[in-house]
Amino acid sequence: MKRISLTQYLVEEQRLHDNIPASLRLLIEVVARACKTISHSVGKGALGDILGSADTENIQGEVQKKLDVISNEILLEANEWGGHLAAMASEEMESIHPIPNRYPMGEYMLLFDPLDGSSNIDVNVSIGTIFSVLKAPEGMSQPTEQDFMQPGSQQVAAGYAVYGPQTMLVLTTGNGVNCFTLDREMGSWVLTQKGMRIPEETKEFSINMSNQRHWYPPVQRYIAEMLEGKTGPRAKDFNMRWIASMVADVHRILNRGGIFMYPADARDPSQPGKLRLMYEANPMAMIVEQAGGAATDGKGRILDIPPAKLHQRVPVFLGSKSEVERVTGYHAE
Ligand code: P6P
Repeated sequence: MKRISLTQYLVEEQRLHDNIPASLRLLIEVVARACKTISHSVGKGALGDILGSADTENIQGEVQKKLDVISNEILLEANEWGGHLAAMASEEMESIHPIPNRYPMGEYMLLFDPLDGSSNIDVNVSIGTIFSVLKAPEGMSQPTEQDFMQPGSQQVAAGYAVYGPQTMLVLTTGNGVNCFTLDREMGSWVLTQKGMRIPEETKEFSINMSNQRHWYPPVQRYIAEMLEGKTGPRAKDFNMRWIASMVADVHRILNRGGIFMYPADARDPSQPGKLRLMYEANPMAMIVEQAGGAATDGKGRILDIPPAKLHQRVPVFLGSKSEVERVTGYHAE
């Protein structure tokens, strides 16, 4: 495959599908540049005085890591001046972040989890940035949280950067999923995988097994059958992976199939799972569906969920279509 830059890819994609106007191309390039900066900070580790906690808490009541705060700042500063955005929203900020008055407002709204998997930062395990792009409602003057309350099917773009052995950017603008690898010497994103597809079948599942006693019956049944392996109703053995970094687990699934699950459980019946709809589940669901996979909350398509709150949580089952359909079917029984 011809090695082309992210910019050349976006220009050629615009010529093919007429769905990446200059302002959206600028948005994606600016976010990609911010992810390069985050990758640089992440890569420094202890040498950059960026490990450990920031002695602050986010809206979720989680202690923020220094890198959570640094990554959030990097994305805010990178996107404020371009004139492509009306507002931003982040896992790390309680309310939305309108573009400062000194800059022109644009037609897009950017949501992100600036550094997902923070519990892995201090132990050098892959982490990532997840982002989602919505269009601002027509005629919007002053953006409010309500303007962000659009179902995931309204996303015009979604992507993530994974900071692992390689730094990679996975992106969809609605016509398939492509992957770019960061060329650190040149400082540029190079197209390395085109049209990623998730195998329909898989032998690999991802869930945090330590929560097993809290799962509701459909998930209990689904996992128990897989653990029975060849001798059980599935008549095949399964493997398990749980990195506790959604970006890393999803990236593996995009490359070789699998099913990722973070179900609601009885630990806190008021909280439908741990992952957030707007800037974790929705962007990952768009990417997974664009790669031929499926993504549900156990009942229906994640991308169809009408949001009510910016930081609302949602159960997540995503990956190889046949497995997501099976476990979703168990919820329906
Ligand atoms: P647990 C990271 O904190 C995260 O939001 C996802 O990236 C990851 O899949 C999940 O939580 C891990 O959760 O409960 O296994 O630590």
